[in-house]
Amino acid sequence: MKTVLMTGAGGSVGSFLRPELNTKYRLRLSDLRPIKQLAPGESFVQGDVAKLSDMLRVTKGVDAIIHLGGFAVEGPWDVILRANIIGCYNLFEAARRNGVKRVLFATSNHAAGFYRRDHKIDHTVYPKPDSRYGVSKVFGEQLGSLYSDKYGMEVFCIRIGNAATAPADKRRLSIWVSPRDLAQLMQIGIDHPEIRFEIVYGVSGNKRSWYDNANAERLGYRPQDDGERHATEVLAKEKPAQDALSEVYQGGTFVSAEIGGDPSRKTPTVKRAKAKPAKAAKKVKSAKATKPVKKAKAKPAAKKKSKGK
Ligand code: 15L
Repeated sequence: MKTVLMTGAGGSVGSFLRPELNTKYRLRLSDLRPIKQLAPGESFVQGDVAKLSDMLRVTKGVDAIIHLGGFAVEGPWDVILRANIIGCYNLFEAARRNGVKRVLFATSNHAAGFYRRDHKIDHTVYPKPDSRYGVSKVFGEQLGSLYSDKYGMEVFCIRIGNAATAPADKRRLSIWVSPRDLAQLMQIGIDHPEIRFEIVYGVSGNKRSWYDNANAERLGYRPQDDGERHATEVLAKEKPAQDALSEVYQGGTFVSAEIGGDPSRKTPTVKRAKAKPAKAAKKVKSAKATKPVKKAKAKPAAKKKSKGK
């Protein structure tokens, strides 16, 4: 049985995943604060992702890592820097030094939250983060890419939509992932024999999905759930949107928070300068016209006064 480390195991995603995975793997749970109630097959090791020494200790001897640790929403820069940037680096670096072959990185829909809702995106789109949090997730994905190419690590990035027992609102009808579907993706990430570097979307088979999750399906993902089952109930409870922008973009209120520009403005088109026809005759003329530069005569070096003994 494989031993799998789960960082940030005390959070909500960890709590959903544990019962789905603890019969299939030996789970080593890690978090800042102790997790008191452990199921059979689970153990706990305390660790702070921002401390490399802690990560070196907790990653020792595991077959794979599910990295959920870090700050899970938008936050001040110093918090994001410590938990998500430094924390993520420490995790990958500790895994490399301890020879852990496979890392599953819990990235987020907010790595690409600035795509519009009427634009279906797949795993190949360039990132468009909607927050400092989203930027930290792009950082983690790119770090995974580096460790995969440079050190041969097998890295599986899951851009999680919203993991919950049911979708909470209209936006989540498009990005919801049920615990069992997310667990299925995690199992693919742990056990699929041919992972080098992959990005997939952590979403159920939602009718209203904004994602083309073909890459996950290629690797065998067959979601069991669809948020649409909850649609009538969810839409009946839906409150009017706080602002227009959060309705247009996939990231919702992560997009509109702190907004100071107009994301819908046109990208300026740069006109290509016309290539000038070659003017051979002029070239000769200008060559003639160019006066040769006279070399300045080198001045004889002034004799140094010797500071004799
Ligand atoms: C996330 O990435 C967060 O971790 C989660 O708390 C939700 O805010 C989710 O995105 C979402 O977009 O609903």
